[in-house]
Amino acid sequence: MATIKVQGMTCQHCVQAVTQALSGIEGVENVTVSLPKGEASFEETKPVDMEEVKKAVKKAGYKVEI
Ligand SMILES: [Cu+2]
Repeated sequence: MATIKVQGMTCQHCVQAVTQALSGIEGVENVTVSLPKGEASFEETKPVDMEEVKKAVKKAGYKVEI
């Protein structure tokens, strides 16, 4: 289980956007996003490149802080 800090989420829409962005990455499964904590957790079915994760979250409009 990997956990990342995501900056910029303010509502459920943001949670959805981040969840979808992360779910679209190969090897990422079971994404859980916590709005109050500003965190996202996911399982890796294979090694996931953190740069990929950062890029996907950035594309969705948020920022990852690891
Ligand atoms: Cu929002």
